[in-house]
Amino acid sequence: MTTVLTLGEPLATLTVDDADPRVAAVHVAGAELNTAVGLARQGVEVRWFSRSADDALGSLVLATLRREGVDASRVVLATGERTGLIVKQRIDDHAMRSEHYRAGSASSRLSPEEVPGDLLEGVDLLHVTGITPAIGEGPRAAWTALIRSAADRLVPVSLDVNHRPQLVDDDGIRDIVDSVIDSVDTLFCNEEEAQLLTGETDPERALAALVARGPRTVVLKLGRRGALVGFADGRTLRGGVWPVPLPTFPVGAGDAFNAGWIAAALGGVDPGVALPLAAWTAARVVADPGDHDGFPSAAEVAEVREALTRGDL
Ligand code: KDG
Repeated sequence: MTTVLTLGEPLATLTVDDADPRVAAVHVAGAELNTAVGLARQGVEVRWFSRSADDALGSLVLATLRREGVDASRVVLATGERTGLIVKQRIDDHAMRSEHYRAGSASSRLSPEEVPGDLLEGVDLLHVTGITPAIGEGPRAAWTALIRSAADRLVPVSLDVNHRPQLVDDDGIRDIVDSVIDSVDTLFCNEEEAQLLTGETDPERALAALVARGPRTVVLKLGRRGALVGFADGRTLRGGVWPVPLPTFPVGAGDAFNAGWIAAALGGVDPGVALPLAAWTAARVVADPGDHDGFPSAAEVAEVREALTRGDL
């Protein structure tokens, strides 16, 4: 069985609805945590690491990970500290507004010394995002050291740029990506991020420019228009358009797509099938208010994968 390690801040989300103030749902989120849950649902062994508060929301985070079968045993428990929160509010059928309350959170105080030395032991892939290095100097140092150490051990690294302008400006995220891109095997980004990193407004040119910087695979997510994938050997792929019923809950769509793609890639699935499979996974997740509750089970994924392979979907 393959083991994926991920490192990232856990957050709680509070979803509010002006149309009915009595409805306020609390979920657990965090970009890396969402992807961890998606992978675990597909039977991938997942190890999640973070510095996490022992408050009520932190306890909900750990209970959720336990229930989902994600190994959180290496977590650093920060006594008397706080879990970050996102408040989400619907704007229209396609979009939600998000407000983050995460400054000073337990995860933002992670120091490199707190990362267990054997964290990469038995790991087949390290998945990270550009959020962790943006929440503080300590998390950035820990994140960079882990990526370097994975690359030294020839453990492939996947990085989702996940630019959060509330945390870091354009130059900051460029610097973050530049500092590790030579250690990245698979780069995930969206259209705005690709433009920001390359200066190219045309997605195909941006894709080529990113592939030229070293990753073996670059996945450029185009939202409802699917995705473009570029490979170091010069091949490119376009596809992954999947219908979603309205209203959608789009926060977490990218994390879900990543989980679908990574699980398929680890399982040796042909990229031509992995791409629609990742898009279908994201479509499943955005149909649900939580950032990861809608992830499909391994059996559901197998059914769709087989139908896609046969050309029935
Ligand atoms: O990708 C979804 C994330 O945005 C969400 O779960 C929270 O990690 C998060 C963030 O920093 O915005």
